[in-house]
Amino acid sequence: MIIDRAEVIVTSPDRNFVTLKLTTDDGLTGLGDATLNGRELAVVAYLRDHVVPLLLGRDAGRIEDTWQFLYRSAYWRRGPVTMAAVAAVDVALWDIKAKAAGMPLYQLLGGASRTGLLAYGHASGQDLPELFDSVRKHQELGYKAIRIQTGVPGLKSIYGIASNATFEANAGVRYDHEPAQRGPQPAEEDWDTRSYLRHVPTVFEAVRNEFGPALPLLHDVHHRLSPIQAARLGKSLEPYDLFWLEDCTPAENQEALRLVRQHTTTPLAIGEVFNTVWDYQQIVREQLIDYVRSSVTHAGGVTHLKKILDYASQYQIKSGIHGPTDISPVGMAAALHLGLAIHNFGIQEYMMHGERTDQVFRQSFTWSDGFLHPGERPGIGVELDTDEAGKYPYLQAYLPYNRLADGTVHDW
Ligand code: EZ4
Ligand code: CO
Repeated sequence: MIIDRAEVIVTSPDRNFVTLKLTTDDGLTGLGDATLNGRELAVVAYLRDHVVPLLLGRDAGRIEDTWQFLYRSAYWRRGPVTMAAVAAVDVALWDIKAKAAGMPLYQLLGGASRTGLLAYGHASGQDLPELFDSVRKHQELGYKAIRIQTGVPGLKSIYGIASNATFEANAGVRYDHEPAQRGPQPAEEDWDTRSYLRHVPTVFEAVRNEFGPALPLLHDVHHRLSPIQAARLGKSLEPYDLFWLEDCTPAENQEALRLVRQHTTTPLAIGEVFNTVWDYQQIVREQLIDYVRSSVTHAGGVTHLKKILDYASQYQIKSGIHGPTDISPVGMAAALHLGLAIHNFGIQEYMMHGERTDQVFRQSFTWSDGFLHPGERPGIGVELDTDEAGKYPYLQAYLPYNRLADGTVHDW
């Protein structure tokens, strides 16, 4: 099992995806997701120019060794570009190893610890009627847990609100809240913390009144609050029993969560922008969070995310693996195998990809009554249709950014 070919494939069916495809001398192929939303081509260059030449001729079976070699030999460690590239190699090698074994990947990770993975979807609306409608649509799709994001009075456009156009384009069945917009400049959104802090508890009160106490509800703050503001929000949401409050403070400062934790029993999730176990060292050890949000794609692959989650498991911290549409079906499939196998699975974020994406990436994972399962196909269970992929060339896209009323750039 020698790595014979390594191709970096960029395709943009509903949005940009970067995929690494490895082929061994005995004809096995493996796929890895290397999509870094809005900075895709940096990972393409990292892989093509610096990693692919190192892979050719290596033993495809040596996954841990290859991981350590790529991580340590670069000298410049960590960071989203490096770790997405390492992740793509890692997942492609796991895919190959599991295919060689004739087993779905979760079997190599210890076998199933559960029958399916509870998933949550993204309900959103500018106002309450739109939001309620979206929650109902998600329930019709089978979702048993739902993230709630709404507009804030006085703000034009903020993170997390799906446009009606995308709903209609997807006939209300598939939805695709895709914040990265194609164009030469990022879109500008606005932000006002005081309005937001006043508004959010009223939204959750209304949702609880409408949908009852049992439905697990989540909310994403997207790094926009200071520690004391986050503490206040967590406290004010306690009556509505959130499953989690996500990314309440900017992710760089692990210590910020100490203050939040001292003031609220609302469970905390963080880490979609983290990329190594070092980003979790303090918050796990001090038990400042309840869920780990890193994805397989951005945190060094199955090998490294499993290490993060094993570390977290010692502190009763569970997985909440990032699963927006900018994680490709390859990254999603890898997450499902890992989630099925580990003991400390919490919940899986699941935004359904568009139909064109599903044509490019042929998947074996299943969605049934609110639960995901990676399927039984050997490997990770995803194959890339290169003809389909070739129909959709890369298109430049940027995530939006925020400005306050006085023009100051704020966390988005
Ligand atoms: O904004 O993946 O919890 N999910 C999220 C996502 C992120 C996007 C950024 O590329 O916060 O929607
Ligand atoms: Co998030």
